[in-house]
Amino acid sequence: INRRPLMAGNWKMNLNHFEANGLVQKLAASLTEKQLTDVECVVLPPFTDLRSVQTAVDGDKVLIGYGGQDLSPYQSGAYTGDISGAMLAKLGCTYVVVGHSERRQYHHEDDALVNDKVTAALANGLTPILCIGEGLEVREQLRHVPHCCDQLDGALRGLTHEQVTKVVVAYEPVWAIGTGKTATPEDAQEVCGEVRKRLVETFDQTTADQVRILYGGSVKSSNIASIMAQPDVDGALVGGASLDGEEFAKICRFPE
Ligand code: G2H
Repeated sequence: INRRPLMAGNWKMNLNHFEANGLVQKLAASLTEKQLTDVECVVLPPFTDLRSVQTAVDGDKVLIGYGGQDLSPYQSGAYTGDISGAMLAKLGCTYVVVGHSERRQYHHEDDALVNDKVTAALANGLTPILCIGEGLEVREQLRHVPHCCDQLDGALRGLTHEQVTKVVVAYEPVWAIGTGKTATPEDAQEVCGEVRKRLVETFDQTTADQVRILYGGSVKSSNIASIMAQPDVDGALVGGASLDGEEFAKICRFPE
């Protein structure tokens, strides 16, 4: 099974459009065409930086992908403050994050809304990076696998096999974000492996084999190799470490 590794840099609410341009230029300069072919490198800036990233990437070899951190479940209309999948696609985005734990926590996004957003992303030709993950309480009760599988089921409801192959799943244990507790590569593999099993059960083996599953939560250049050595981990969703061009480039060069 040949799944191309994906490194996606989630900038969260950081960097203005000047800084965004600088970071993309730096990334492009630090990675060769071969490295960018072997490993897919994607940046996920705030909406206000997307046009600037598009321009920076266009001037380059167009090998760095980009996308939004969220999208509206609606196509257009009276939804003040929202951004549609069509708007992202028009700006050249190919990816969009859906259901990040920070959206679930601060914006009360539930599985039904996440499902609508995944559907909207696919309808606009965007690859959704669907985030799932458990909090500390669930982990301590050892309910993390069913919890993540429930989130997965909810988010993929109503999708065809063909649509599911286009989804990227990102497992991010919420307890490993900003708590000082770190997930081990084995913790990452446990859930990523169970997610793939669930995809086999709900869809089929061929479908499950095509889905890329990422790990997210304090990924750095110093721990990426051990995470990528896990059989069901196909890449990483990187937050803090993606704000430094050289560090993120190092993560993308992990096979070396
Ligand atoms: C988890 C992750 C990326 P960080 O939210 O989405 O962030 O790498 O900073 O833990």
